[in-house]
Amino acid sequence: MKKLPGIALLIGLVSVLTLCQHTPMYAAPANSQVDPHAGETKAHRDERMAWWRAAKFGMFIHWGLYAHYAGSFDGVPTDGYGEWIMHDEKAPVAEYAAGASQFDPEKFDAETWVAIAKAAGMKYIVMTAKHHEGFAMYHTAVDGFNIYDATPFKRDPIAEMSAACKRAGIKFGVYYSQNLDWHHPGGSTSGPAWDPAQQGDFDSYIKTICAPQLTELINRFQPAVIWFDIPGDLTSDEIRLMTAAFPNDPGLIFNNRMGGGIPGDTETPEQHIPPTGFKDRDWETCMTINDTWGYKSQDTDFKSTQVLLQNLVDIASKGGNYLLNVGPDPTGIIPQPEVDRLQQIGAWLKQNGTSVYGTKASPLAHLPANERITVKNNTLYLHVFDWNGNAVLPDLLTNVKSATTLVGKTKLAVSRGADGITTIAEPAKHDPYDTVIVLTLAGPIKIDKSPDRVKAKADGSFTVTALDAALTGGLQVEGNAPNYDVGYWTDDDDKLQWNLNVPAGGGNYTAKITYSIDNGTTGSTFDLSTSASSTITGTVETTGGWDQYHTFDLPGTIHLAGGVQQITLAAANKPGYAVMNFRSIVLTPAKN
Ligand code: FHN
Repeated sequence: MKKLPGIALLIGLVSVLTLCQHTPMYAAPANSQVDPHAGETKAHRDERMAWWRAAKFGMFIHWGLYAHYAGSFDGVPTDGYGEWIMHDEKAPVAEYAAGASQFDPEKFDAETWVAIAKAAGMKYIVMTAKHHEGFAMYHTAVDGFNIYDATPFKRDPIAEMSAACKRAGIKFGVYYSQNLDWHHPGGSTSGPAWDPAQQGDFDSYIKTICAPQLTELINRFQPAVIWFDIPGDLTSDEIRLMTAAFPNDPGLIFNNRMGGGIPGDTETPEQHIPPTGFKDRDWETCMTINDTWGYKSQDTDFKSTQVLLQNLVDIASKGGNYLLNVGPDPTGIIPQPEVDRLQQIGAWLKQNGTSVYGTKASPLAHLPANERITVKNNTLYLHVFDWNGNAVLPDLLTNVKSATTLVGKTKLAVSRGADGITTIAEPAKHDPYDTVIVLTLAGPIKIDKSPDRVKAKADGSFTVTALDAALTGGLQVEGNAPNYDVGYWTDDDDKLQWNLNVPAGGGNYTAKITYSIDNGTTGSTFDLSTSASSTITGTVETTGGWDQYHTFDLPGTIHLAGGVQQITLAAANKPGYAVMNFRSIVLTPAKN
């Protein structure tokens, strides 16, 4: 078997790779000779992906023999994921497998699980057919280590879920751990093997377990999705064997985690939402509701409905899908706190779903942190998570013909300021999670992407603000109309940039900066510089707290040449944990 780093390192790797947002996470050289989708036309891929792109929201189900252990092995509670308990507690293969004889989830009911997903507004389900423990949750003919043959339960949950999904009109997919397998000889063990029973040849594991089971799953269930996990090296022959049955399931979608240089159809950021979508790639954030994928009785750290619902909207606004996980318990019941949250999300989607399903990513780049945009044809859906004044649309050049609340159809006033920013009046009634405003445009969507975004005022001065800035890394616009600021400046490599349209001939400018800072983190120095390296340096002074904004004169002047000039505000050093909450800079022509 092959040794892979432990889950912590793997997750770290997954997270770091994914954070390079435009770089597909597993950007191994494509192995086009054996890529099942090699040579596929864009039109064919668009047709195959259409339902998935419109779906936006799916249920992930991690359910296996690990649920029987419920987070403890031999009386020892595990610290890691519930489904990693065999690995993390170094459970001997035979001892761990013996637990199957007590695994009898008699309360399992596929119709109930599917009904929960449907009521939540989820359009597809991906369920573990075999996780890293090697235990199959369907009646596999490949070996006896499965829920039908090895337990008193004697049923086939994958088959029952596949049939129930078909009846309910929900797409059904399976998760399959093709690389890690801690039970079958030769499967990867993610670090050193801990039981001689795991000794074996990986290629033999692929040929005798993995490939035959993938063929079974395809031929028996024609899954809409195969969700591979923890990719590793695969030979072309191994890939050919694993994908041999794929032509029998022509609409099949699979993710970027097969391994062997196969890109798959979807990027898979895990447990986080990337700052933007992935260029020319479909993507899906998968996430737990608490902190574990597989059931752990001791994990009651459930995210709030507000966080989960706003995650869904944030992801949709970036063009992705949200695959939200439930971890059923050893009796076959989905934990009630997870059901409660899904029901609340479903109730919101029942009224507001048109602003999520079938939408595309927002074309607007400079929205405050409390706002998101989703787009469908020529309608913009403005999502406002919390209100304190009007909402704003900084980049939109097209006039907004009308603005009405999606729920209640209340008409809202629309105006466009001298700065070109469109403002939508705050409605009287707010949704506790996300108020959706339907914006009908006067014409095709036009965005202000012109490099000279910030123009001089009549007196020749420039005011650059949080909303105008191009931000790097984790910087985020926050605050409320009309006062927005750039917060989360905890990485001194992050910076803010603006493009100014400077009158011919240019000139020298004095600068005033407005910011707030917590008393415990003052003292950072920063540089305001032009692409022609004219620089003003300042030091962050006390303002009395994050909610206290002060304006400071910066020393000296900065020279701006005529034409489009880029200016950058960057930290020179950061003794504390944050640089500042930036609000604005005013550049005024210096008196000669
Ligand atoms: O190791 C697995 C983990 O158990 C879980 O299945 C997640 C879900 O995406 N994937 C791997 C960790 O990245």
